[in-house]
Amino acid sequence: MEQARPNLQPGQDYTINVSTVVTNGKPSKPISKTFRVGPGLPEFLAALGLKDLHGGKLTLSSALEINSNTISEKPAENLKELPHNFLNGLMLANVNARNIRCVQAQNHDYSFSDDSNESDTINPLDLILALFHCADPFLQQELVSKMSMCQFAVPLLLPNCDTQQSTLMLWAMRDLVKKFRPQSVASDKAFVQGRIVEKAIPMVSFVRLGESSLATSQTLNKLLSNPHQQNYAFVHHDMECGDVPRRISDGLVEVSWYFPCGKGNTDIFTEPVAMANLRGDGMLFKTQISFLCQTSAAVFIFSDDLQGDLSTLTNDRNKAKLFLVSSSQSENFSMETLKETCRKLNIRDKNVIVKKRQNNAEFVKTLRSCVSGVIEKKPAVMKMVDMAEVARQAGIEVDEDCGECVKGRRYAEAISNSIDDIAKFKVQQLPLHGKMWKEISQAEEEMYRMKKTVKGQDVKQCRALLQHKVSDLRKKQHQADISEAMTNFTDGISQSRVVRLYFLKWLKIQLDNLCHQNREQQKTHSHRIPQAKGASASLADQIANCTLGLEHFLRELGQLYECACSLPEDKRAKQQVQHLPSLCAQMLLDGFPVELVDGDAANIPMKWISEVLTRLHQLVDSKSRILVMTVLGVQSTGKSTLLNTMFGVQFAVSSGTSTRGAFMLLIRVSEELRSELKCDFIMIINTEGLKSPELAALDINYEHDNELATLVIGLSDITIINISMENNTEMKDILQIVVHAFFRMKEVPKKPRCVFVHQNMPDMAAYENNQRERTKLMDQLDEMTRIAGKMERKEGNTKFTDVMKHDSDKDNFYIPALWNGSQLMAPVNAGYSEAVYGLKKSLLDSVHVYDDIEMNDATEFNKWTNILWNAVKSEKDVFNFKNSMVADAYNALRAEFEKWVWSFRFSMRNWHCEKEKLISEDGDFSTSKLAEILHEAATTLNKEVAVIDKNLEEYFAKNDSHTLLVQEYKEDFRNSVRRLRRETEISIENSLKRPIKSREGIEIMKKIASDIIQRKIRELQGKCKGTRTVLTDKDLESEFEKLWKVIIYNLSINLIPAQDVCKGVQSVLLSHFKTNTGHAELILQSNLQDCGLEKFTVIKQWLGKNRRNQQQIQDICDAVNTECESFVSGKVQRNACYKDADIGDLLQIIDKRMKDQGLGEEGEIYLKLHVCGHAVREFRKMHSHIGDLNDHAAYLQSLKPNLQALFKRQPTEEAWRMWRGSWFQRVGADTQKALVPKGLKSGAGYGQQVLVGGLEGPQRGVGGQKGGAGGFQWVVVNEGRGSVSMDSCVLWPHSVSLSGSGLTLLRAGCSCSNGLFFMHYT
Ligand SMILES: Nc1nc2c(ncn2[C@@H]2O[C@H](COP(=O)(O)OP(=O)(O)OP(=O)(O)O)[C@@H](O)[C@H]2O)c(=O)[nH]1
Ligand SMILES: [Mg+2]
Repeated sequence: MEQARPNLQPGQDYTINVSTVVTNGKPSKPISKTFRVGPGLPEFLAALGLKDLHGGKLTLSSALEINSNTISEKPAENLKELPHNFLNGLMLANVNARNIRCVQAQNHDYSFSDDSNESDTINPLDLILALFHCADPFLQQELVSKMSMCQFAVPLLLPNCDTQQSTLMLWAMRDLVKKFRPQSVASDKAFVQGRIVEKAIPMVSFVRLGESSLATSQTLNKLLSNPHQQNYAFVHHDMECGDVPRRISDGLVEVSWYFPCGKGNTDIFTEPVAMANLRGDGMLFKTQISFLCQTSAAVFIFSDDLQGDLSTLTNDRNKAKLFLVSSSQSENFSMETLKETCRKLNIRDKNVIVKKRQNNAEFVKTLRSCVSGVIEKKPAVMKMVDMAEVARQAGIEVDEDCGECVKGRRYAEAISNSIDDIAKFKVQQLPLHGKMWKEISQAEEEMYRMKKTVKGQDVKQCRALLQHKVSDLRKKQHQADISEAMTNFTDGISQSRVVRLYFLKWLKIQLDNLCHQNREQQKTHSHRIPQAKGASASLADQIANCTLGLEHFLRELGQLYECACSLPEDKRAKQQVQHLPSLCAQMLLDGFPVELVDGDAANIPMKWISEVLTRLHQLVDSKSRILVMTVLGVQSTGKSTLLNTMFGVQFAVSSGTSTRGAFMLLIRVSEELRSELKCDFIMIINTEGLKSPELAALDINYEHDNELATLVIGLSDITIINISMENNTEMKDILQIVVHAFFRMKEVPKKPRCVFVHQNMPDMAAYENNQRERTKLMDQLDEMTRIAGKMERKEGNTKFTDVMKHDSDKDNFYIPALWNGSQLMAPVNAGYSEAVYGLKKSLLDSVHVYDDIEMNDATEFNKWTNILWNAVKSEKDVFNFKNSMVADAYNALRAEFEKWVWSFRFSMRNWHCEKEKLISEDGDFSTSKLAEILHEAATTLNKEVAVIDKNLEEYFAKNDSHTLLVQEYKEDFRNSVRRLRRETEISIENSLKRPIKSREGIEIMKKIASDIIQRKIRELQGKCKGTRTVLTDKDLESEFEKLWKVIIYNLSINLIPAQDVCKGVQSVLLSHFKTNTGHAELILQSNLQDCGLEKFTVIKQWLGKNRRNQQQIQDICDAVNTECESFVSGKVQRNACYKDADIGDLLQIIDKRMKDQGLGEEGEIYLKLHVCGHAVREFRKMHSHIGDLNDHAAYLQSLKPNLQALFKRQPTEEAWRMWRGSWFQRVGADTQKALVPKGLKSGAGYGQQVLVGGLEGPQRGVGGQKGGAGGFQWVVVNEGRGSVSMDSCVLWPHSVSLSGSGLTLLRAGCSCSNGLFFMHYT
């Protein structure tokens, strides 16, 4: 009969006459039966409107496309609308998706008339099968995973009713990952997790042979149900449309799994088990029966009549234990036949289950105990992957055997097979994005924020150094050749679309498996070795090191591109990477998630992302308008699950690792909807969970979350804020910071719409309660907005909705828990799917409502990503706070603290000035006197520090709401005080020591000249003379370097760091602006020395709505400027050292005079920069008049090349004489340039006291000649400010005449030896 089938024509009527030869040899009266052959597969698909899609033409991306069906709630009116409805429902993991009945067919007809119109009904199984026949392999995988989430059985063997060819759906099930806790590991409390097809799970099959009055599918469902959890894995007769005759799905083998959760009292089976169910009469599907007998641990045969050919069941290759299940209540049942069959099939009595009169419950119990018996005996188990071979031999196709799948797998294996140790692989094969990219990111961040810049360091110089570091790292990056793994990866993604998709999926699967194994090993390892406290962070690091996914390959691709960008156009390495961005853009178009923010480096590879987006724009012929939707929420609150459910996408759900960074994914909008939705794509951005425990331990805790949130909200048209009952506060905090950050940014692209999704809502009915909560939430957000607005001087913003679009009534969604029950076997809660659908519909509908949602195309998105990320990176203050209230409280405390600090500085300055005066009047100031003063300094400092400490304690003792918020910063402020004390002490000490040190330093200079250099040269001379050897250049060079080291060492021990006025002023300004808002960047950018060179002009844009006009404000500013200038010149005239408190005075003058004058914040900053720029120049002048040892040291350093050149020649007597002349000239000219203070010319006549060292020694007649051509003397110049003290002297090697007027020759005692000159003082 089976063979006859192919010849029957679909839709044709056939009549069969059957008669038998009775005992008299005549045929009996024939029985005639006419039947109509059902439609074939093509006809069936045509009826469903799927004709053109047969053979895998329904792609995953077309199934996910947003079209008019996506948001239509219209029930299907005819068969053609059913597939879409079912698909939409299934993609939302709706357990009711299988309830398919067209509206016409829904008029339940319980009247006496005929049955309802059958042509509009269809068995759900047929619909599922039809879709599987049309779906491409990637959609098939998705269908299977959604069906499995709903706890539906999935196709194992997919039949084709026309060709009778079955296919093993191995690929379709490849991606199924499940977890369970078998009894064997229950005591561990650990779950076993794995890919189902690779797990050794015994399969138990259920088949019907001939007639059976027992409904197999329903029995199976009951078998898998317990009182807590009903199971509807298999479509059965009593379900909606389950009674409609099946047309194409006979011969289908479905499979469903049971997973225990390790609880003895509720688990139906103690170990996992797969349940296979053959649809239709097994007598007609021998191939399937044979396959099941070879692959299952047991086959339960449901049959009452047991007629026909049973040879398939006795095949030698069969492994399965056979069970016979009959119903004695059936009229076909015969005990004899049963016994006979058992004998033939060698089935023991205990494997025969005859349902007698007992009820179903008893019967199911018996069946269950039989299945348990099979599992507990630990039968030989065949993994699903191994079933492929059996299938091939049985003539069943295997979906993974298709050429493209095999090819994709090969490419993937070329990579995964080379991985032994993941951490090592990452270092060796993906070196660019790991440590190096992290270091680049850190350096880039530091360039923006300058957090590590120590007070007083030159910001510009630090930036240059960091820039240099980045270039070095980039150089290092492109020194590395493209690794083998990356070559294989680019090969893989360069294949045709289908091969590329297979390749990526295979690679993902293989990498997941490797990571899983690795994690398991680590778990065992960490179980064995007790972890030290605090080791969890390093464990987290280890886990990160051992995590490897596609995103790492894409990051590496990004880095390959980024580092090549800095190469010249014609470099091969640069040309090699030019095609990479379009490959990645293509992946985006295929619906593949691409990383926007690198989760590990917390940075965006901007050049790479820009290029990918540009190429994307080109690939879609500039039709790349995107609506950006983002989800944001605390870690593991189901964000990825929500997006996956809402859009049918496949973001990784945290069953092992969490989402890191932010991923973007594109969903196409169908042509018909493009003008309505005003976009061509919807971009979904999935983000890393906020408040992750790993980050909580680190300083950057708030910063990281706040940055990410600000970026993605700023980029989005719609942001879904995932709030669950437990973490409502955290989300509120983050939102405030985002609002706050927006206030501080110059440009924010759009006013994003914020939607709150309240997940895990236990009581959906408590509407009033929810409304109360909602109002409270909004009130709090409004309050925070007000605070932030005030802090940022944007008082016009008083409501959250001034910054973000939000309609409290329409933009709150309540979503119940995901799972219907708590067991592992729980299907998705229908309420969840429906609520998510409601959300999706509302979001898409809102695009019409919110007319002002601005759609951007990929290039605009790219531009804004750049701008926003730069703005985020430049913002360094607000992100450090938990929320705006804390930021506000912190600022208040800081402002107070600054006052205390200034009062401290002023007191210390007064003390310091007093001491300076004392020292300058003391002609005999000694080291012992200095020690006394320093001791007094320490006591004074302690006293002043105690005042700040006391203030701090009193502030915190108030214990009001403000101080409570900043308790965690108390220690920071304490440390600040200590730091301040230390810095002030050092600065005072240096300043007071300077005269003494300078004097000592000059002694050392003398020693260097008279002793060290002279000795060395004599020694060399002697050596040459005595031995008549000629030293080589190399010898001389090395001798010189040794000598130089000695010189520098001798000098350095006496150096006191020079006081850099500019840096000092800059750091005072930075700390001053910290208490104000945002614009510290202005200071970092402006070169203070260049500020205030021109007249200060008030600009209109600085002024708010003012009482005064521009000219009035200009006049006030001019007056302030004059006052400040005269303050500075007063200081300069007093000729003291620069002190930070001087700038404090200036700033105070400005603050006092400009208060409420309406200059505006930015204007005030520019005014302060102007005043301070002038001050810097003046204070510097003052300093340059006070030359010190550092100048001498610098001078000596400048002599190095000359000395070295000298050494390179053989220092013979004769040679010395010859070279000395030129050496004098050169050194003379250089040093003159280097040391003569501005305004002084060589020669004389400036009313200065000059100490001149005359020349003596073996070179008589050279140095000694007054004004001789090669003459050279050390001249000490004092600018005529009273008595000559050593610290106020400049050494002035002078090569010209000493006889100028006004120069006073005080003492001559210089000796000159071998061309080097030094000076003697007494
Ligand atoms: N009980 C319950 N579990 C849920 C719910 N939503 C998601 N889950 C589960 O919670 C786990 C985490 O879900 P994800 O969707 O990965 O959460 P996420 O917020 O994206 O996580 P991160 O990316 O790590 O921040 C998964 O195992 C989900 O199945 C829910 O409503 N109730
Ligand atoms: Mg996630």
